[in-house]
Amino acid sequence: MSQITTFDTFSELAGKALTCLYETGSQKKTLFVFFSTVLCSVIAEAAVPPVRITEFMYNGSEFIEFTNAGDLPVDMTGWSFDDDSRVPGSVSLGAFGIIQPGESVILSESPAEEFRAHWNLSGQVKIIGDNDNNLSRNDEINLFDATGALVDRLTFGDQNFPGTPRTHEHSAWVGADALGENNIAGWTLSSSGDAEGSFASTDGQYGSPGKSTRSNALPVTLVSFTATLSETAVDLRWVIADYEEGVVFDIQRSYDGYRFETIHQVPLVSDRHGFFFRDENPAPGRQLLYYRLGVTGKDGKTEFSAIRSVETDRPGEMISLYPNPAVNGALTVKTPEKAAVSLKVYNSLGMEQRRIEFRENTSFETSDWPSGTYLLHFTTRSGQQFRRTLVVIN
Ligand SMILES: [Ca+2]
Ligand SMILES: [Ca+2]
Ligand SMILES: [Ca+2]
Repeated sequence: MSQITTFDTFSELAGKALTCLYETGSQKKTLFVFFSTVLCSVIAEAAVPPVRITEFMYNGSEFIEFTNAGDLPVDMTGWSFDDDSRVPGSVSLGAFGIIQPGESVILSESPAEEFRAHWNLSGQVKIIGDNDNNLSRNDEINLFDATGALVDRLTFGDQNFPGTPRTHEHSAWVGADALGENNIAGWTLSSSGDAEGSFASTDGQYGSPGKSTRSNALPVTLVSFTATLSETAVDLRWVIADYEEGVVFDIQRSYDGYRFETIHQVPLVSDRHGFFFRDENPAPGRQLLYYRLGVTGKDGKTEFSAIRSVETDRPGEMISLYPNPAVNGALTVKTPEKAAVSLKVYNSLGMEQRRIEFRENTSFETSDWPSGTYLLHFTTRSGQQFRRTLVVIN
């Protein structure tokens, strides 16, 4: 039988879920299916960092470009590349270190500094050189994470897939629909001034190593973004460095870290680098709030910042039970508001035992319940949810 863990408060549960956002362990996912499918879907989405193969050239200035197409930094320690032999660990990519959202990095056949000079790349672009696991005309690119799990794959070859790019002295780049899809038909041969901004190397080869339009890059450089609780309000502060004119910030709030709504818009002001917004009334009774910035550039495209969470501390507004453990008698429930409350009671196996509807404070008998641990799941009329563990001894 699988073991079911219970939590004393919903905030404890939510706190653990947040921690879990950055973990890939499957054990916890199973646990959260029981409590919250919404949180679980967030966890599942965040489990595999979306580092993607975004460009390659098999012959000439041979290289592979990987881009962090997600919203969170990715630590490449333990990651690796292999060609069509598909063996994790063949070529270490750990030297890339942490790849920021939107950053593109290069694995090249030539020594790193030779490649950098050849393409006139700045010192900012991370390059791992001397790759001797080389690509042939019909070959495969496999990207593995630190656990050896396949993160992205591209099988290519103009002979095996007629009509697709042959990347001889011109690289190919991935279109939006083919990103992470292993579909070479969705790739385009680089040419001067194409939609990818491809350019010529010092000896007239074409590509765009070190940058990708598949990145989720914000149209500003977000230096910092914080959300802090200030009594009942939440203060959001962000600092930008480089930016383009015409940028608009959407301040977005969520109660589950998944579905966001825009609560305010702030236009960029030229020469200003620090911004502030106070969310005066974030949501009475909510224990956990999430914020992010939507940043819309002049091309109308919106990209999102990393998510910040704020835990509110309002014990007076939470549901309390007493006595707990409930021994041979009545249980009293104190509720935060005069609102209809529906209560579902689950036993320690997660099976629903009973439903109780009530308004504001109430008490009910537990003397006829089998002794054991129960999970009480309250939902108020306004949609707030609270979970409590109750021990009954009869
Ligand atoms: Ca080659
Ligand atoms: Ca090969
Ligand atoms: Ca590129």
